[in-house]
Amino acid sequence: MKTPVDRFRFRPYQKPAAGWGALRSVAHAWLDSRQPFKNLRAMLQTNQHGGFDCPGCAWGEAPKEGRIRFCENGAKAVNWEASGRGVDADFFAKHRISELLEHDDYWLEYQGRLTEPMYFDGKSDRYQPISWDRAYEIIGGHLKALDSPDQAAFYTSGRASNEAAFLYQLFARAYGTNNLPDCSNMCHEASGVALKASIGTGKGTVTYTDFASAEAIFVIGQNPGTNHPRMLEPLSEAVERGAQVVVFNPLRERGLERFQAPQDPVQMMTNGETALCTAFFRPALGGDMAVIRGMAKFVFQWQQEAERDNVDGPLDQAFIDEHCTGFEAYRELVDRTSWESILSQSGLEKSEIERAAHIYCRSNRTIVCWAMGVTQHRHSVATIQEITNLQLLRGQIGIPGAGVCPVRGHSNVQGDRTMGIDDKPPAALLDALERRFEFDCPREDGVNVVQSIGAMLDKKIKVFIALGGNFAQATPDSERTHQALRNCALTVQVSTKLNRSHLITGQEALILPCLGRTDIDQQARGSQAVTVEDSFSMVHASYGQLKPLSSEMRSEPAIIAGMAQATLGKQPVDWLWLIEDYARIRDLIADVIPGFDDFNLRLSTPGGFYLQNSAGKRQWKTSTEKANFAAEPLPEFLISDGVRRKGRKHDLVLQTLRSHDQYNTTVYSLNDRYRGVQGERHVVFANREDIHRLGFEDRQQVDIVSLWDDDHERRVSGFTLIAFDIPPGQAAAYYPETNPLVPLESYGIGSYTPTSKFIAIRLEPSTAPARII
Ligand SMILES: Nc1nc2c(c(=O)[nH]1)N[C@H]1C(S)=C(S)[C@@H](COP(=O)(O)OP(=O)(O)OC[C@H]3O[C@@H](n4cnc5c(=O)[nH]c(N)nc54)[C@H](O)[C@@H]3O)O[C@H]1N2
Ligand SMILES: Nc1nc2c(c(=O)[nH]1)N[C@H]1C(S)=C(S)[C@@H](COP(=O)(O)OP(=O)(O)OC[C@H]3O[C@@H](n4cnc5c(=O)[nH]c(N)nc54)[C@H](O)[C@@H]3O)O[C@H]1N2
Ligand SMILES: [Mo]
Repeated sequence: MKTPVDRFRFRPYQKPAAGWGALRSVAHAWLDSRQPFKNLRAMLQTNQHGGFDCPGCAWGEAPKEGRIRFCENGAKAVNWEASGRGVDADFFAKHRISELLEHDDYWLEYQGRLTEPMYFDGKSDRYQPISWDRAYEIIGGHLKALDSPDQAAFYTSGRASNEAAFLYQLFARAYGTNNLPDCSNMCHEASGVALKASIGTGKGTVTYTDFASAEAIFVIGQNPGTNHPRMLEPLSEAVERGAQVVVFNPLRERGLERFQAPQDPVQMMTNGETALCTAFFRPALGGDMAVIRGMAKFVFQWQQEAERDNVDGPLDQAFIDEHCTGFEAYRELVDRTSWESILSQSGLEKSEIERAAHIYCRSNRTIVCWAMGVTQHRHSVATIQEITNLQLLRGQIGIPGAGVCPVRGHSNVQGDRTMGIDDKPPAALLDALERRFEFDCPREDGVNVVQSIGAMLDKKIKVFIALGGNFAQATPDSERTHQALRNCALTVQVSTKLNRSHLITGQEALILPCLGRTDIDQQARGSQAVTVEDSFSMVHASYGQLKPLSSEMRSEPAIIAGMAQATLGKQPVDWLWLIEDYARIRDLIADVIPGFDDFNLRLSTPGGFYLQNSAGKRQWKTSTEKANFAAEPLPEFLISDGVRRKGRKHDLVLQTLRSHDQYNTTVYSLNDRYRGVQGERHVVFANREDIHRLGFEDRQQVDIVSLWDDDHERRVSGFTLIAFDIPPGQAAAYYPETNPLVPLESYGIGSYTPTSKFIAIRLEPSTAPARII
């Protein structure tokens, strides 16, 4: 089946974010789903009480009711999942695995929903149909035959519901391992690590309503117009009521500048627009820690001046005295940090940092939001701690309209961690599991994503099971990751759509087709709800609305129960009995996970219930029982030792990001509307002067080679250079096409998050044929 593709063109987009462009795009996604009438009803049920939770991002909803509670990219996610196209045994009979590997990611997923369990025996170059029972038997057989449970890894992607996630971690731990790598390891892991050390909780402290009373909102390293479009409303409302919205982003993302509200008929009819920010700063990649350090320097300078003049200064000394430790050490460190290092790393002028600091100090209620532009760096943990330090200076945690807000990615990635999907689990979780289920939990830390790839390369992990996601494409260093997967004896993918992880297999492989968020989940005691948790720690129910495309698909909890039953029998629970009614799983969650008392009862609350946040109440669950100022010096160099050791000279630093028409490795089309690209994803954006300095021409075909200190060559070929409004020295290209460039060993200190936003590269003329526009 051919995918619809526009002609390759680059033409800067002049219109505001959302608005008519978004409506056109929704209509296209809807019509292309092959079942528009069914899906229209489903779309209207998105995020409604009694409807389903949008399978897009983890942004929360306003408590107020609204007829339409989805955005352009939510509609794409719904229509993509609720596709009328199916991938069945006939499809696999027609297409050999080696042939499927020739297709791009867009084509693979476009074929539709996986509808039957399939098995690859390692010999035939084809997937064959298999019964569910036989599939479970194969998995149980492999797991039981391993020398140690640590030879298996259980990966999770963040769409899994709370119920599925809870069962899955119980299965892994009852089997005997904490090897629970998850997509969060590549995403907001640094936020969890940093916040836990600083304020004693790994989650953000703000709720949706805080946005309405914030006087300043900082948005750092985030592109909400594409990745969290429902955030544009509170941002534009904030600007309209006179609050400050301050952006730090090297790219002038349209969804951070101008907005046309699709739900505002007057604005739509008059083609009006509102501003999304009041100040826009464009730092160097990885320069945010230096920017924040510079802002802190101004805070201290102005405090000193105020004390001299006997007036109130910007510091909230009462808060610091009562709630914090480490203040003096931090103040000294800030004093010692030179402006020279701040300015050279931040990429901003001193006057720009001063302006940002000024806005920060004039606001008495400040929210700081961030996403991948902050987390996917080597010093991301230190950067997030620096953001927290800044907020502590003015007591901006635990009051209305203020706080720290890591804006999560996948719709239930936060809930999955709450449920115990954690390769380094806290002892309290293991204790609670042991108390409830009476088995000995493994106490050794498990592997995260980067470590699991290393272990598979070393043949220490032999069975790899994935609950969703696309491990082969989402992870760094694709060539080595692919080898790692091929080293396994068995790879199992529980999935909705065909992707490369089904084709890069172990000696044997299984595809287990599952229901998605939109599908009705019918079990012995009726149709089931699942639950999810958003970025604001709101937990709510999600009810599938559409009849599944095939009766051979099973729900994620049912598939986990099937695998567990075949491996462990009825230990430590009767897995299959639980599946008859998910309320039974929720009762177990209530027994084990703090904050879920009366879980089943509380599900009926419209909008869900709030999991309390200790730091939001100024209770600090840190080792010091205070909020900790972290005193981390700026990195000596932004370029990693891995590059510097060999003395290799890089041309540019590359960030890998999302286009407007993708959901992670799921590609909805080859277009990127706001950046003006149509019909092609193999493009690399660079500054015109850099392009000429390096001896290239705009629109020339290039290869991109990344630098590291080992002997692997990391190269991607045939990318079209596009002269773009991007700061000098920087380049940007899409993920996952550029994942082969990210060295496995290049990850965040303390977080193991691959440095997907900071890759030292060289450009070379390409031998690939031109794709010119
Ligand atoms: N439609 C859609 N929605 C999604 C997703 C999707 O793929 N599609 N993915 C989901 C997931 S899992 C996640 S984690 C989120 C991701 O949401 P985002 O973090 O918004 O995603 P990215 O595309 O990686 O964008 C990173 C942004 O940070 C900027 N940036 C890069 N490096 C730096 C830096 O060093 N400093 C600063 N200040 N800025 C920088 C980039 O220019 C870009 O605007 O979105 C979620 N929602
Ligand atoms: N270079 C680079 N790499 C990155 C990033 C980056 O910015 N740059 N971002 C990272 C981030 S933030 C993340 S979160 C990861 C994402 O990593 P993953 O979560 O592993 O990847 P996705 O692309 O979201 O997974 C898509 C697949 O999930 C399956 N799927 C979809 N819905 C469901 C469902 O309901 N149930 C099940 N069982 N399966 C489902 C479909 O088969 C689909 O093909 O990638 C990371 N990788
Ligand atoms: Mo993510």
